Amino acid sequence: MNLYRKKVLVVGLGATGSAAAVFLKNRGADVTVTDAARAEELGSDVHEMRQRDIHLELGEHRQKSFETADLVLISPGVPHTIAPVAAARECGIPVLGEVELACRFIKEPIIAITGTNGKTTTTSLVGEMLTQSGLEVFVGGNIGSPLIGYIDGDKKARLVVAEISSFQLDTIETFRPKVAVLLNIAEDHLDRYPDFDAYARSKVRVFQNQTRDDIAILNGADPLIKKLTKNLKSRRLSFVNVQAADSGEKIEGAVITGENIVFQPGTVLRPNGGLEPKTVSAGDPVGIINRSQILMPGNLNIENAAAAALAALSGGGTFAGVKTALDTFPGLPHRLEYVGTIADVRYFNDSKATNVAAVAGALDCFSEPVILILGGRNKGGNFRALKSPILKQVKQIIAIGEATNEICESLGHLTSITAAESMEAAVTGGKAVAAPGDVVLLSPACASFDMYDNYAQRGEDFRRAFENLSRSSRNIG
Ligand code: UMA
Repeated sequence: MNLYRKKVLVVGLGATGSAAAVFLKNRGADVTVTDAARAEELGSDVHEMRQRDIHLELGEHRQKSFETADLVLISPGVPHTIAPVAAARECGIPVLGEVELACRFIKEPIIAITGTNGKTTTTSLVGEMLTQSGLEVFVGGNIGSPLIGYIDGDKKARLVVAEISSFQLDTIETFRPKVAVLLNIAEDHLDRYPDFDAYARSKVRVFQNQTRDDIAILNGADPLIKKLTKNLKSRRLSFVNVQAADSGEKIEGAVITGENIVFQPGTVLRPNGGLEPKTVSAGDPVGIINRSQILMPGNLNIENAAAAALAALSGGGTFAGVKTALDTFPGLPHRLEYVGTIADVRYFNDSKATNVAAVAGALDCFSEPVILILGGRNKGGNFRALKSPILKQVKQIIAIGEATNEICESLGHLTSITAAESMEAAVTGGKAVAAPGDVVLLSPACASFDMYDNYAQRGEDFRRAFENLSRSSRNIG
């Protein structure tokens, strides 16, 4: 793809837009970055662009700039349906996302991971498994480091491991991962898609350019995923949680039982650098991972572990590398992260649970009564879907943020609910109602943007509130 002297309009000046602009400038393109926000709202990227002599149009999107570009490159946070983008398309101007641009330049095989929940954990874990197998990897994408930054970066890797969001998949054309993983699909981002079907269809785009030389790894217990992937061209490996599976059908891949992850006899993997295919045979001891060997908490993480193992082994990782990673990887911050204990009550930060399905998954990890801190900015999720885990486990809900009224209306008849004005008040309120043995869990089912810049800041605030409470409890004690 020749970018020299091409007039490229980059839309959105966040992590993606600034990395893409630098990449394009390095290739001699005539780059303009436009952002709907004003310079004062955008932070240090503005300064960097100016230093690199990259033209900026801030505070608005000028339709003329879209209509006169040779290429429009949009950031994932910019809906690809906004009027000026639609106008560019009408003028026949190509509109691409950064992942599409990056994949046209990345020579190394890509392992792509998508899904509603668990994709960041699984991506990190695949990276760790391959590293433990002695392979150099670049880990990036939606996890926080744009893929485009890899191409001109210092690190040269054997493989690229990429977390890919539905927003990024909306703007691909030729993106073809060697290994693509689809973990699960649940309601999310309904403030951006017209309906759940549209969101689900976006997720399966991760497989659309694969051929029979490529591998698709997917959740074989999910009827929707099975339906949407009927006509895959790539080789299918499934992971099936037998508790959730609908039939005893024979699969190639891994089965998760109450005790183990068992690679199924007949499954062909490519461990050890991918040179020699290995067909798993019945009772093969390397083909079994005991749940007790997995350090990360929670049932959802067992599925993540199974998917990650299949992906790493398909990408050339070794069984030893896979097992070492599982044995040592503690999970990620803000994902069911243990924060501490006060008066025999355990506190967990699951701030990354920004949709209803993630909260259901988190509740499923506990057998103790839970005091649940829920709320923030609803992304179109239906809180009523939490009915059965709430009835089973939740002693009290503490509602926060913009969604407070909606939460009270949807769930008020199921359990007791109070509202809190701040995280500090929510955590203090949790302590007041908790009995020894209970759990206080921040798992909000909402975005954080009503109160914070991002979910990480919200998780940090929860930790800070816990620490204040812990300090004052010690002083009183
Ligand atoms: N903007 C416009 N016009 C618009 C809308 C937005 O100019 O119509 C501007 C905003 O003013 C802002 C910029 O676009 O300045 C932000 O772009 P962005 O949201 O794409 O932000 P980036 O910093 O580039 O981050 C993106 C991903 N963000 C989103 O998808 C929302 C990051 O994922 C990702 O880590 C990063 O690229 C690198 O690949 C975050 C995320 O929340 C973690 N992802 C969602 C999720 O995981 O659920 C999909």
